[in-house]
Amino acid sequence: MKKAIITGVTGQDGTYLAELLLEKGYKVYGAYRRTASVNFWRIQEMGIDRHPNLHLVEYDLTDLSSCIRLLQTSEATEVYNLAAQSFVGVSFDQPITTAEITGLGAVNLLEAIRIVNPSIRFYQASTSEMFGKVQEIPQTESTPFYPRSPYGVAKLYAHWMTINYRESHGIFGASGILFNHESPLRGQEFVTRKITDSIAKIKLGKQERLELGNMDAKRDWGFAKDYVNGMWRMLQVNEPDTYVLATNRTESVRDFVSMACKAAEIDIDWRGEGEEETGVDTSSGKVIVAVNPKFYRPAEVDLLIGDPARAKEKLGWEPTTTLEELCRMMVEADLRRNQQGFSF
Ligand code: NDP
Ligand code: GDR
Repeated sequence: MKKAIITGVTGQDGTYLAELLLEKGYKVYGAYRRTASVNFWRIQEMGIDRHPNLHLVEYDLTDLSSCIRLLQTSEATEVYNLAAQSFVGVSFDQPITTAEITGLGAVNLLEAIRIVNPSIRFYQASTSEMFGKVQEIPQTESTPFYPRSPYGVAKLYAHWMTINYRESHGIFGASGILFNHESPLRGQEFVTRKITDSIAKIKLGKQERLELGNMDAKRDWGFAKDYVNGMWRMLQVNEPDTYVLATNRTESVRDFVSMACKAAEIDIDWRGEGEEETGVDTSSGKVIVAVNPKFYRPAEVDLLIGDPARAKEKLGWEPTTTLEELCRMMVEADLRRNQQGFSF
């Protein structure tokens, strides 16, 4: 039986990847950090929390000894490093924590692999945020990097360390440069889920308005379940490499709001920045979408669109879900959850 470790198993991708590996017959060691209250809602919602082959193990990515013990006790042959401080906005206020978890955390695992078993295959969750300021359209594995946030810089360090361990120590280190991928399991602080959850609440009369930052930002959004399949494929080939996973389509945040409102069958009342609220008729049944500068970032990534040609050619990977299908899936999940009275 194959054994794999997933760091960040409590997150969006960790949950979908655990589900995939369990379906493939793996024994999965789902690694999570200790918190005052456990955060298992995603693995519970997916119904895998009691799976006999899922072992939830406590550790911390910032602690090398904890990473070494994780590898020793599990005897895993594949490690998927998905744990990170993954929110770009927060990274501007917590650059050091972000560097420690998102950057150095990956090196703790690479060192643990070098010490415990150098034949372990390692997947690093790299990101399109490393491209940052537009240098080339579409972005590929050879596009120059120009990260625009402490998160992007930390991820770039981890990406290059993965390549360095590949070249210096012969570690099978694969790096997936994944463009934004979303799902009903997305955290509520990320813009797509913030939009679908807010629209569900507004539709049900539980919230009055949706406030966003830069609605002109454009992203290449795919479905998370497709992307974890690509991660797995990267560790099944003969040689470790770097791959872009993307849909090759880009849309603005504003477009996503329109799409979500269409899925929820509700009209939009757009407001500009600082527009007066007095006298506004909130009984119109429309979603009020307003700009709040507190959601602007000190430096923005304006446009991302990836070309996944290498992944298609070498891994046989392709996205299967359109943005409209993804958006509808998220809206429906949030309507259902809010009707049932809970939404994480
Ligand atoms: P999430 O934010 O949903 O999950 C992040 C996970 O990391 C959570 O399980 C979190 O645990 C865990 N974590 C954070 N800090 C630590 C720590 N110190 N020790 C151990 N675990 C920790 O992210 P996603 O699932 O969306 O993304 C997975 C990975 O892929 C991340 O590395 C992200 O940066 C990267 N990525 C994501 C993309 C996307 O669009 N989703 C695109 C490209 C890359 P807890 O639940 O306790 O907070
Ligand atoms: P991103 O995702 O920064 O691309 O990182 P996020 O959804 O946070 O932002 C996308 C774009 O939307 C704009 N935006 C807002 N964002 C948030 N969160 N909240 C708002 O109110 C809002 N209004 C406008 C942002 O400015 C941005 O341009 C995600 C994370 O999953 C990373 O971990 C991952 O590496 C990248 O995707 C690829």
